[in-house]
Amino acid sequence: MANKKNLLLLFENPGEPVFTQKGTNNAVFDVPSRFLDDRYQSIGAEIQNRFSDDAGERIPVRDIQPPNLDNVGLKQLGKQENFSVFIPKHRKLASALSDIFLKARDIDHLQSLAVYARDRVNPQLFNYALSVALLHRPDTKDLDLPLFIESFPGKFLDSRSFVQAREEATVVPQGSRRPIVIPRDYTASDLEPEHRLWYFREDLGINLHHWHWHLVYPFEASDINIVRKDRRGELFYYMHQQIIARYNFERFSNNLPRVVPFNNLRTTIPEGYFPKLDSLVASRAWPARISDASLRDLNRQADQINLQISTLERWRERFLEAIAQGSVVNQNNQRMALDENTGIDVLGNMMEASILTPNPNFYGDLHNMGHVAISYQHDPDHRHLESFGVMGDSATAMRDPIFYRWHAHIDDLFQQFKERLTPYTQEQLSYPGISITGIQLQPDNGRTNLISTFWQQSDINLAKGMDFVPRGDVFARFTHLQHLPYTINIQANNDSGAPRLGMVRVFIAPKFDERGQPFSFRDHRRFMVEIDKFVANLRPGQNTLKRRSVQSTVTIPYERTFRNLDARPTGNQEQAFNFCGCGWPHHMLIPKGTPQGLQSVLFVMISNYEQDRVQQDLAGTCNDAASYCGVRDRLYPDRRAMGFPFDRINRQGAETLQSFLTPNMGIVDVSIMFNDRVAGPTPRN
Ligand code: CUO
Repeated sequence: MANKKNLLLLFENPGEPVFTQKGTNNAVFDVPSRFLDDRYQSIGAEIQNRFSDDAGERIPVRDIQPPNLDNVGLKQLGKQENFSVFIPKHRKLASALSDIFLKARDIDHLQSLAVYARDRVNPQLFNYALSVALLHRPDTKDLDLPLFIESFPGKFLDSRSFVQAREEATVVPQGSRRPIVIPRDYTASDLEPEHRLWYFREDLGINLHHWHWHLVYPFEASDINIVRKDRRGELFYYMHQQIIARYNFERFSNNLPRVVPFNNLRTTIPEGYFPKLDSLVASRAWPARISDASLRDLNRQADQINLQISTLERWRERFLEAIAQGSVVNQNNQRMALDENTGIDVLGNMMEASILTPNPNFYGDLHNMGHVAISYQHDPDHRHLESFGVMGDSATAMRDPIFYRWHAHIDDLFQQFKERLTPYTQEQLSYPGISITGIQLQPDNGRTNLISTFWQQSDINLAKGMDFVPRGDVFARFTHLQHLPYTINIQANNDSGAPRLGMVRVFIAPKFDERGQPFSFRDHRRFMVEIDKFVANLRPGQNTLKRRSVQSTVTIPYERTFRNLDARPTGNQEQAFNFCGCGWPHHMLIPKGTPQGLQSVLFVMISNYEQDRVQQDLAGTCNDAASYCGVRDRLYPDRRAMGFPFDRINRQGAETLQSFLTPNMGIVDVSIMFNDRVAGPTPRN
């Protein structure tokens, strides 16, 4: 049986043919000659010899009857086209290809299918479909997918850096190569106020998280179980809501007001965006959007897209009407109530819109087609033969300021539902016998209740993403935000007379609004950023709970974003290192703050774990960013509504955060202070 790890080699150098050397020991797939692309059929033997002569390893590939890729239309997307999960036609192709991989009998068969398909279909489509298949097949889901940025660095880094990287790789021998330093901010000047957020929007980890999230939650698959994951519609709402809360916090750190929702699709978009990215595989620059552009109706036959702005508006009306009526109409014309437990999940599925949407013809595809309309604004009828802008790709969308305006609008629509729910009562919020008497945030080095932020540089290996250059590592060094680690200490009293279990929920938010005024609870709740959630034992009497920042259940560790796959531990240790790549990057856990210190509030709540717990075994699962990503093959590990207790408006009399508090909650003022220094790369261990 084939070694399944070899499947991962197929992600490397996506623009090179399948038979070139791959991996650290220059492995070569022994490709059956009838598998070779037409271009290489006649010179197959010669080519195979050329690449396998000094190969470190030869990987046998079983000769099978090749699948008919034309049948399912897989050749409709050219190899140098761009690929987007937001475009219905592309989604269908991705689902068809992952289906082929998912149905493969065993690893041998899968390897043959993948080797055969690799040079025949669009490389981005191939990457997506094989990733979905490997994540969901029982026999491959323990594989660690290589970092997406390593295969497609062009989606993440300034196009200029690749010219330098090519030169370095070609001229300088391995061992003496220096990292290519990516300029700190290169996409705009200070004339553009939005550019102050470059470090957030263009962060590699944030964009990787978003790409991974949409990979873990595909919109479409012929096996419905791949799509129908526990509470996925609700998670779509919540994960994106949190992005907006985080973005607004970040805007306050830069003297910018909260993001303006893009709610009038007929107005111009003042925020232009020039991504300065090249798609290395598609060999084209990503299109830009000039300032004050506006959306136009789309008619692009090549993409099978014909979309009127009025259609988006109609879908939106129907979505709002469902909320107003408290029910949706399904395909059989039956009304389904939107109740307080599952209503948000149904709405999330409708908005996203995955194949779980209850009535696709009626409720349409507002969220995805909004991405598409924005991303094709520069060439709505394809007369210039241009592809989509960054909003069209889940790996690049978060670079563009309009992403946040669009999702702020989407979030407003969801909140219309949330605001109609009966506020939580004091009884629902409290935990009899449990009270919080003190909270301190203790940084590893420095003043209590002060979080320090600064710049850090990290390296990423470009070698597997640059095609047709000499082998060996070439690193790009880029600058990102970082914070000093800290510990949160919580003093909690248990007067219940017996040991108790508590679910500790930790949020952080700005203390004042953009005018420096105190928030009302109704406004404040939407700025609450979840930074941790954990279970604690509460002995009778006084307890001190300690929690480290690096334990956060919304983030994945720094090393996972910037890991060096080849330097990973092997054998038994590997088990402990297994993970999925979905999760907010740890270096972006805390917003930048200001040089004077941004006044913020840290909120802690201990709720009754006996009520919140979901009975399941989490051993061996990758669950360290469970709050934003869920847990693979498991239920969402918290029975409460996502964002609890801030997912609803306040009860009467609790008009501020302070008056909202029940004894099992507490707040403390913290300051986030930015220091304009650059720390070096964290040594890899
Ligand atoms: Cu994640 Cu709009 O869903 O980008």
